[in-house]
Amino acid sequence: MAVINTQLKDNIGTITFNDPEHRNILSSTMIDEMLQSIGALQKGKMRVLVIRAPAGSKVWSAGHDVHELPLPGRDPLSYHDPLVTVLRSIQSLPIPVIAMIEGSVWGGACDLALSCDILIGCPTTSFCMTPAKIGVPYNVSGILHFMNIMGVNFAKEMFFTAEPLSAEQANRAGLLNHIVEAAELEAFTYSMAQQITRNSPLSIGVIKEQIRLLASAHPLSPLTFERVQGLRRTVYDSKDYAEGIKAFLEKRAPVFTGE
Ligand code: YZS
Repeated sequence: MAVINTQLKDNIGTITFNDPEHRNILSSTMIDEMLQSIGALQKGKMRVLVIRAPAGSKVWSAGHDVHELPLPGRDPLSYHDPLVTVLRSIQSLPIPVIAMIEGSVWGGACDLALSCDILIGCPTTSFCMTPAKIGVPYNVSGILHFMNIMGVNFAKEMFFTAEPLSAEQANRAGLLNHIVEAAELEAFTYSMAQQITRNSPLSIGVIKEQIRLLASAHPLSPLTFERVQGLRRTVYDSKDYAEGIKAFLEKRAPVFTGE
């Protein structure tokens, strides 16, 4: 059964998560379907893409499928990881992508939401960044993404505490563009999407790419990059990383020893 639904109407594409049983986890199946849908919608000349969960969802997406995290010794968020691939695809899509968010957003799903260009939430929207809860060394482009959007201090608090950020806090931190009542969320989102479809797609596409290139223009010397990758390896090679995954799958609290 498909884990997403896809729709194209009036040049507005919509991808709706459809795996409520697993809280819309970003499994490789979900991501494959998203990438195929994005390709098909682009052929259909969409000018805006809305990514959403069904109305009334308590969980927008529970993030990376923990069952698919590699065991120690392999980078859990490498360049070709399906989640990292779909984030790049959304960030480089030459059209605006709106995350319409009802419910809680976890881990890699926060990065997915932040990869969108406009985030519209409601009072039940929350964001929880979980690498430290599982013992995952987040990747360089992901961390840079959070730093660019919410600033260093909010990003540190989110990563260090692994506690949910409420809609208000997310709005204050610059994650959410708007908070509207849940009953208004769909109308508000699609009204903005329709407004965007009336503007120049070429101008919008180039402005989006300019912002992406300028925001990611952080000179990183080869030595610094190698040092960062080496630091990350000490985490994904660690006993704590294995314990974090094991604890999650055994539905218990992890016991981290710092080894
Ligand atoms: O036990 P069954 O088979 O019924 O499945 C359960 C959960 O195991 C499953 N599930 C997941 N499976 C794999 N990966 C996940 N991330 C995941 N989340 C949930 O879905 C079924 C229903 O889950 P319940 O816990 O029973 O549902 P509920 O009580 O409504 O709680 C919903 C939440 C979302 C609060 C709860 O499922 C939860 O806390 N899930 C984990 C959220 C999380 O920590 N995600 C981050 C995963 N890590 C990443 O994205 C990155 C690698 S990182 O960590 O670096 O950011």
